[in-house]
Amino acid sequence: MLKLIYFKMRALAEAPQLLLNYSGIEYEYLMSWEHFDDVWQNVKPKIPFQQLPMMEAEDGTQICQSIAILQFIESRSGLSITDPIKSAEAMAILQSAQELFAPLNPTVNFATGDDFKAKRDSMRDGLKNRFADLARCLEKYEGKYFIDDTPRAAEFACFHHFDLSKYLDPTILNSFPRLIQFVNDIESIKAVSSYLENRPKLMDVGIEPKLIIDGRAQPTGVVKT
Ligand SMILES: N[C@@H](CCC(=O)N[C@@H](CS)C(=O)NCC(=O)O)C(=O)O
Repeated sequence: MLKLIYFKMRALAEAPQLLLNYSGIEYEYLMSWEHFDDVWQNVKPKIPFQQLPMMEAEDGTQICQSIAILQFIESRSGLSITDPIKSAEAMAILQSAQELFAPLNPTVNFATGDDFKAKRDSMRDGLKNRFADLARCLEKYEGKYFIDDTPRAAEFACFHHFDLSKYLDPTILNSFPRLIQFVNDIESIKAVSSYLENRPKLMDVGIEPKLIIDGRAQPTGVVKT
């Protein structure tokens, strides 16, 4: 079975998991310390690009870099776009979504108090600027998503960042009705909504962020708790 290895964070493993669930591909999610049976500091220098997420294929191949992981899942599930132009457009959207990773994801997962507020306020305009670009991209083709009616890596990466941005400001998407529609369309996919309901809940963002894992509120991070 495929293995997805990451930490206690709601960040770069989300789009891969949304895509895996949408595609009905079975996988095992493992924390770094469960998979490697060692602390992160010792694991880091031994894996291909010294960061997670990493996907381990059935033959033991270690795939790092979340965009490569997403592309691999797309290929495995027969979702790859064959038209070279549309495939490049989808990749541009995926990379543009990925550029939202920092500072949004580290801030939501880790920042607290005044530091959280300062980071939230300084990133707001940049986020909205990129959200406007993505809303315009959605208008280019007919269909629910960026290219057609099928959600793929680019859609799930965008969804993750839109979803996370609500933890900064629950009203942040209000000026983008097309994005609200997009989020609703993604959330109405049964396999996706079931993943979203069952994933670890993220709580106390901006105060003392935690994920509820195995019924226990655990601090976000790279350390076993
Ligand atoms: N470009 C990489 C970035 C991966 C990344 O930033 N991983 C962070 C967690 S979100 C990490 O491994 N942090 C621990 C470290 O760098 O030691 C990707 O897209 O997968």
